[in-house]
Amino acid sequence: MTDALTIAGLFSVDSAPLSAEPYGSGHINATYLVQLAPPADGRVILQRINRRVFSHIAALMENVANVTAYLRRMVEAEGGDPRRECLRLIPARDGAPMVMDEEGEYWRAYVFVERTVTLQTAQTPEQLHSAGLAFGRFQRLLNGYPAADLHEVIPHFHDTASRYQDFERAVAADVKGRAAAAQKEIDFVRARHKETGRLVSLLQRGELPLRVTHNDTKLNNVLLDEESFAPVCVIDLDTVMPGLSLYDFGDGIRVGASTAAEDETDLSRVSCDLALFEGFTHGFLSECGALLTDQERALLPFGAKLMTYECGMRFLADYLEGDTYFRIHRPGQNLDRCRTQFRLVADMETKMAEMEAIVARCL
Ligand code: ADP
Ligand code: GN1
Ligand code: MG
Repeated sequence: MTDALTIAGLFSVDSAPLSAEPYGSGHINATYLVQLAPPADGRVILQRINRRVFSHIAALMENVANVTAYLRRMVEAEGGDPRRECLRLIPARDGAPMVMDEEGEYWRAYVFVERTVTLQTAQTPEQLHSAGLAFGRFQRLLNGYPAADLHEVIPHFHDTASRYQDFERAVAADVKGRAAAAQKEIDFVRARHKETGRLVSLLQRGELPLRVTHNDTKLNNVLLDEESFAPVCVIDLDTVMPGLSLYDFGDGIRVGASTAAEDETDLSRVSCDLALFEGFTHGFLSECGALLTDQERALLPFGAKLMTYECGMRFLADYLEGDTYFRIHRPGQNLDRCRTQFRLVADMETKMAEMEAIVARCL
């Protein structure tokens, strides 16, 4: 495989790349941090895009280029700093938005936003408040973007009913003979089958508005200021597509309000922390609450539960299919990930009334 350092040299960077090291903890793409030689001394994020997951990479890159350009104009109009508050693609030396290597893999590069951190789990409600602000602002800034102009890079991405069909197919095929070991988790999914169509049918009936959404609002997809933890920049724009505000809110809570890592094996450490929930909700709604309809507002806690359920179901289906989608670092990791999600779902089910009260308070 062509090495990352060689690829980095094909982008229009200010000086020679000195090193390229694996970076971050995403499950899909391969990310590298590239150090440039003096005098530029800058750093660059280089990514090999997963072409199994993204079959139309040119369309994906068109979305990213258009959305980042639009965000840049919006940030400027609000008096923000466009060099830090939105992602900036670095074109290839030939002017193309990406580079294809000899194996047919696609690579792209972004300006590295300095003096920021990403968190895998939140330590304080203030940190989650920042994440909520960032994703709420993202929603607000893109409110005027024509959703129909975006490519649907992964059709039915958050269509939970369609994800349920995929899951049942994985159980029926049981290609790795793992279903017996996951019977409890399979039963957990099936017991909630009736809820899978709730949001999609409201959307189909026109009772929920289609918006431009991020669709992968996990905590490590927002850069926070390394000292103050103030929100700086929303990243990982591969799944920006038309969607529901409830997807972005829900996925933000799924990771952000959890007291443990996504693959924690000690389930007694996993719960949905209501102070963290309130932090995110307050931040998110203070940025985009005024845009939301009454129906969207009322469904926020359900959105959190549904996105957590859906993600757990996807981890479980991938475990049954032999871990072909989400990258794993140890055997059984996708089963562990699914178990934390279901523990969170069960916990959220006992806390729905409290979550609704928090949403009402934040509005
Ligand atoms: P993945 O698809 O693998 O999740 P991301 O785009 O989220 O890839 O990037 C992985 C990690 O790299 C992020 O969690 C963040 O820590 C870091 N990162 C990505 N883009 C930038 C950037 N422009 N500036 C600084 N750090 C970044
Ligand atoms: C994947 O790429 P990453 O790690 O940010 C996945 C999300 C899941 C998430 C679970 C394109 O996100 O949908 O919610 O893992 N991205 C894609 O951690 O499927
Ligand atoms: Mg990411």
